[in-house]
Amino acid sequence: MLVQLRTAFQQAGKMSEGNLPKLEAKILVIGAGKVGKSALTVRFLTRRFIGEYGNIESIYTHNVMMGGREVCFSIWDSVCPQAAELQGCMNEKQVRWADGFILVYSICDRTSFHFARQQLQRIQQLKRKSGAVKVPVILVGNKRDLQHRRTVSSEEGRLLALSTDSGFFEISSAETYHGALVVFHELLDMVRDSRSSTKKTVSIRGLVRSMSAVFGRRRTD
Ligand SMILES: Nc1nc2c(ncn2[C@@H]2O[C@H](COP(=O)(O)OP(=O)(O)OP(=O)(O)O)[C@@H](O)[C@H]2O)c(=O)[nH]1
Ligand SMILES: [Mg+2]
Repeated sequence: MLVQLRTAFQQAGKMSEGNLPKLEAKILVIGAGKVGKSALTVRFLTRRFIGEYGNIESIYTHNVMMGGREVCFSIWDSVCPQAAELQGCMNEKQVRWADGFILVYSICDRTSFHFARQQLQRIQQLKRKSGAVKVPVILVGNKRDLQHRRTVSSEEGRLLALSTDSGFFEISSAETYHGALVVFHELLDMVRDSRSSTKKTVSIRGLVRSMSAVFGRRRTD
């Protein structure tokens, strides 16, 4: 069951200084089971950590002021089926829907890290197939408060992110709101960058097309 919810308007940054147009961004939160996908999402939406979240798949619509402009986030907090079904966990429809991705693993769960690696490759394959130049992804190592149970080092996370041109943060959704805020902030910047590079590629393609039309025609004149 997929539930759609709308949150009240919030202020996460300073008020708009000019009349900047509203930004819209669709974010897919994915990762293995019990890594803290809902905890991270709910932390960003409400600033709170409530401990248990159940496994209801939800899309939240969240309007917020960020970096001086109004942003409308649609956040899809996905659920992950059991280990045997992991391969089918993220479907093409979800990937096509999203502008940006938050890929969560737990620093105390190596399997969830391997799963994140697979999913990262799959997202990039699917998005590039559909013509994307840059794919906005933030890799998140959650449960940073559980240092004594750590099985994935920070370096491994950072290296994976570097090798896939993704952002990287280690956070504790249980301990602070700040980590969740930074993750969404950074991802929004990446979404904006990827839009402008797509526009540039399209306009370069247009320029090449018009030039070849002109020169092509001259040749046949
Ligand atoms: N210690 C600690 N526990 C956390 C943290 N984030 C989430 N948890 C706990 O981890 C468990 C799973 O959290 P969820 O947010 O439900 O994880 P999920 O990835 O959404 O799980 P599914 O939707 O079932 O796949 C819960 O008991 C949370 O309280 C964290 O940063 N630190
Ligand atoms: Mg969940």
